[in-house]
Amino acid sequence: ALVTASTVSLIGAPTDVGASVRGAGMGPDALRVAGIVETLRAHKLDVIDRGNLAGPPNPWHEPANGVRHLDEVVTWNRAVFDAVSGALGEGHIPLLMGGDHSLAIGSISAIAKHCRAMGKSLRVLWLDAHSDVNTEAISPSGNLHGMPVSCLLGHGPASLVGWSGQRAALSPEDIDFIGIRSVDAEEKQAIRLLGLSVYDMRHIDEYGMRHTMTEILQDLDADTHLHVSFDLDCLDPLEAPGVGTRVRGGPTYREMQLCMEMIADTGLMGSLDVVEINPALDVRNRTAELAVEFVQSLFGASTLVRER
Ligand code: 5AB
Ligand code: MN
Ligand code: MN
Ligand code: MN
Repeated sequence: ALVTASTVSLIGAPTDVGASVRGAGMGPDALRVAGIVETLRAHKLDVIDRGNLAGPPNPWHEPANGVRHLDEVVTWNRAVFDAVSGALGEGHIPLLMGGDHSLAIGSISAIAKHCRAMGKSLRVLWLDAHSDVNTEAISPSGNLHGMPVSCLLGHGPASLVGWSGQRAALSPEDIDFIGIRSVDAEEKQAIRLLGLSVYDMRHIDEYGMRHTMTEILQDLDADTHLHVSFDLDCLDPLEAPGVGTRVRGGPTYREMQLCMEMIADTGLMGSLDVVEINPALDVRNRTAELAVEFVQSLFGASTLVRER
């Protein structure tokens, strides 16, 4: 059989307009400094670094109608949507380097549209300390990085909904949340109402990462496009201090490696977001270096010594 090497398209989106802590805009360069290009190349992948997208600066405004910086978030996400669509159109694996997590609206909308055109089903794994299911009506902060999942389910501000060509880019059963431990009161109600699959830290504590991932990955088939949306605050902040919204009690380094390796074993990952790295809060670029290690594992660089 003819084996074609996969090509990964790196797309930098250097912005923190969706967050209330400044600094996530330096994420793309932190990942480059940590060697993301060289590391993936060493793993026999073709890598194209498309550089950074351009967009408006952070105006640092108060919320208006429940959201901060809506226009700027729309503009950044348009650029992400177009770049991710372009990469997918070329048959590449888009790797979005954020930037804050609001950028997943553009990225996953483009992926949902592509999957529908290709007749593939889409599954999203949302690795995060937070569930990001707020809306402008219930968000305690107005920050759009806490609302991307709602927008993708068809429930956010009108200008951020419907980009995939359908009102909802995702149905609730298309997304699984891993590592969750910080959910706002009304967000909890929304999760219950929508019937979302949240594998929170309590679940991981009780069943372990292995069982949790086995459960999540069991019903995938060969026609599934797996998208991983990796918010670095998912990790325990002892491992990953360079994030704007730290929540203690997250997965350890080894638990996260197992999670990534089990995802890699499916061979189905078709796209990836790496978001919320904040170099301004980091210690010697440790969080970006950690992210590069996990990205490597997602692409199949197993830490196994012997074949199993
Ligand atoms: B992140 C919070 N729920 O909505 C809110 O880092 C935090 O993309 C959101 O997961 C954290 O402001 C957003 C309190
Ligand atoms: Mn997030
Ligand atoms: Mn988060
Ligand atoms: Mn499910």
